[in-house]
Amino acid sequence: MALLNILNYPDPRLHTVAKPVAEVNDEIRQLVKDMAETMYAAPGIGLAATQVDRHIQLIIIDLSKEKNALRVFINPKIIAKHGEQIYEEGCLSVPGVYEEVTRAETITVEALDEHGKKFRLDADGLLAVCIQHEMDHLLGKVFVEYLSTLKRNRIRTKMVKHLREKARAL
Ligand code: QAP
Ligand code: CO
Repeated sequence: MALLNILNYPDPRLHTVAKPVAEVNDEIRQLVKDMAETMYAAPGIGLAATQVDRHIQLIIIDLSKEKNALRVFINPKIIAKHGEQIYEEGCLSVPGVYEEVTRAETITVEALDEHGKKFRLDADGLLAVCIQHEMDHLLGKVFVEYLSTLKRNRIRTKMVKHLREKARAL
């Protein structure tokens, strides 16, 4: 197992569009394990491959307190969505920033699991928010892009300063 480096906003690599996974093999399963370890260590509830600089359509989510209910979505597609909800989101790539974002209230998603088996899931509440947030990463989109230009620029400045201080400490 290995901890992976998480890209920090405004790293341009976060805007890469992910490619579909051609085959769910041991290499993908190893990446899932490493991403899960990285997410649990953070700690976080969701992580997209994009955030660890792997530009393939793979996201993981675990909303459980016990960190024992990992959900793996490979090549996910939202096939239905309804309603609206507002949730205060955060992101491991934008540490310390939490802002309200409006997304669909309920979604139906189709994806492959870590064995390459297709499944369909109806999600609402935080799970629906998290799936939509992580799938945005696969499109190269970070949640701060839903905010006003003013807010986004303030966050960008704060992150650049934070990263400079982090680099200086090394
Ligand atoms: C995405 O985010 C999400 O700022 C997952 O200092 C979050 O796991 C979707 C985290 C909320 C929906 C609602 C953020 C950890 C974790 C931070 C995360 C931080 C430490 C974020
Ligand atoms: Co995120």
